[in-house]
Amino acid sequence: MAAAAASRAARVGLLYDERMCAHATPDGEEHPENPERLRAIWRKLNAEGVASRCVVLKAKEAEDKYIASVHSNNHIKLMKEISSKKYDSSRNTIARKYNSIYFNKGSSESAVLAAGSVIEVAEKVAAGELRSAIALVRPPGHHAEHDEAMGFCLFNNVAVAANYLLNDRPDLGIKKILIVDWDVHHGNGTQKMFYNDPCVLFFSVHRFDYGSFYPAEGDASHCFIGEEAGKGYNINVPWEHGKCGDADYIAAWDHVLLPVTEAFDPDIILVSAGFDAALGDPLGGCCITPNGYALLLTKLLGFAKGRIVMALEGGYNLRSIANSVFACAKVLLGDKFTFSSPEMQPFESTWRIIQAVRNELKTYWPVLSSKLPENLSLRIKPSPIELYTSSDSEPDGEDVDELSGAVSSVNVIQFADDAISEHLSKMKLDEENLAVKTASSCSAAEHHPTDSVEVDKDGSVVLSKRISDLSLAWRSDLSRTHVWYASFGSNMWKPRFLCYIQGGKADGMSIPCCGSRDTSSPRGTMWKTVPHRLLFGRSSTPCWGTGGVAFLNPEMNYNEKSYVCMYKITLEQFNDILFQENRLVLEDGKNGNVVYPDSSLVDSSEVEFMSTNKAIHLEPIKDSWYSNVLYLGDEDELPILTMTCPSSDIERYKSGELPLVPPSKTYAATLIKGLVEGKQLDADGAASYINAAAARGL
Ligand code: X5A
Ligand code: ZN
Repeated sequence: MAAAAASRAARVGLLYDERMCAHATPDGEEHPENPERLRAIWRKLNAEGVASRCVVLKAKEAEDKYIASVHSNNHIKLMKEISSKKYDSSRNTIARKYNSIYFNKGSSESAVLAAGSVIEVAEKVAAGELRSAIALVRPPGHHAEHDEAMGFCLFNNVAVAANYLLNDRPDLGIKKILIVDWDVHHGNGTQKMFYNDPCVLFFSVHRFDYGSFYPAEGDASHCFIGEEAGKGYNINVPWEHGKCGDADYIAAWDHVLLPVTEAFDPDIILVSAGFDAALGDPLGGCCITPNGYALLLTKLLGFAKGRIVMALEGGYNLRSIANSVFACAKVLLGDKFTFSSPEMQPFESTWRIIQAVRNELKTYWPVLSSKLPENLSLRIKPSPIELYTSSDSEPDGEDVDELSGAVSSVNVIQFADDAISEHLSKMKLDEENLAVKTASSCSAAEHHPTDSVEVDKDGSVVLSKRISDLSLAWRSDLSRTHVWYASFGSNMWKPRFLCYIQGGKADGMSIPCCGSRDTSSPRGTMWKTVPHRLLFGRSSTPCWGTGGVAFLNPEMNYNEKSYVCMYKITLEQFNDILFQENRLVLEDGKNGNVVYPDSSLVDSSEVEFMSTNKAIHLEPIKDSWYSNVLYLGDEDELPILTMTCPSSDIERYKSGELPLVPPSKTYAATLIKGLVEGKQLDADGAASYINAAAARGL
């Protein structure tokens, strides 16, 4: 008994089971998430004599009732039956309905074992039977959602285990759990499962690339900090690009994760340990070395009495994942390590992101409110940090990606290209439609009916517009005045802009527009750059979902050059755009009726006023997002007008009261399409223009 107690301090669980290699592609197609991943790690740990120093455990099935703590019964049933005969003919079709999922005859068993295995080791660590543990499991888990498999993940293994400890084993005394998700992808599933739960602090550091990196949901941004009682207990550190390495991760640890962990004081730490941020990974494009992982893990060992459970998530370079897990195993076993500090300094963006995360969370974690040193690199300057001493831990060499999988990482450029070519194929059709539309609306232009019926582009939405008698006077007045409406946002893409004129919706929009009374096409289109800063703010819109939308700083700044696409339209149409942009058109959901406001927001006298005063803040709609009409000069003797936020909002963005949020993938893609089809920039140039604007802040 005494001997057992003495060795307990070093007891490290290592769970491996060949049965989790049963999940594979149905016809042996190549796939980065394949059984060799587990075998490569297992072989390495055995070859290095590490496995024999651990308590080796076999997988265990998860009971349904435990999986049910985070997944729907339907999902559990389907995942457990998907490998049965019953699904032989439909398995592939079902897989295709999910995002990045395959199934075969071994999937059900592997999935249930993966979830059960993390429960198994978590229970042993929580009970003190093991000090720490590594569960080599697959399929991975952190993308799996309540009712959905996703991103190579079937059940959310770590979430299941966390819930098990908190809800099913009060006897173990686990009241607070820290989940550290260092997989290169955002742990979207885990985030949602504990979003309003203060007992689980979820920390995810991941590539975000302004919303374009998988899973490419806006909720991976640092603005998502939890809800209700869980507010402050969700922390995202979203990298802006690949190439992040040891120094960047260590900076995130030192300046965000560790101070918060100290304050939170978890009873146990579960690591969603993907190794796809490793140097050489074919999907991640980051460059954490095995030594880097060892240091990140070492820094966590100081908390929760060293109770750490690592569960494998992603990681697709066999050599990288084997070396990285090996380094982590040695840390858990207490081997001596010498950590020389990273070769590289953190990126400038790392500093900015960390600052933004701290800002977002400082009210919940006061330890984050202190000012960081002006230059982060001063803190990370190469000088060996003596933690332990050792010899044999050399990082991966140049042969590191020799075993790379077949899939390359998705980036914003590639996405934009796809979106554009997909759109181009639809364009022709649209243009034909538009031609017909324009012809019919011109003939109707002479007498304006008070009720008109509009059919959207695919003929599915019928909107009946009600123009009140009161508005007819200003409408007929303003229909004779032309202006240039300048767009710096999604309206740069003409098909999207035309929705504000003709009604309906274009690619990427989730709700249709009602259009203008006057559906005639613009009389001219031209591009310009203006000396105003483009920014992305607010965190979601009904039309584009999560992610910020474009604003132009109303203040001029000659260092700035923002693209605007200008459409020559009537002042009546401009008012109808203002109504739609500010959500002032009343909708009678029952029969699809839309009712426009009775009075105009901007008439000729206001345009006159603007041309000397530059901007007019529309009092009647002062709380709307685009309540500020800006005069940007003249073109062809007509005023150029745009609509943006008031200057007071710019102050609120600066103070952090309003969030600066990068655009969603769809919204960004729409802007890129506008710039590309408008022949202003190529796809690369447009993407970096948007990215730069989203990154700069104010
Ligand atoms: C667990 C994990 C990645 C999914 C990428 C899909 N999933 N393109 O790393
Ligand atoms: Zn991943």
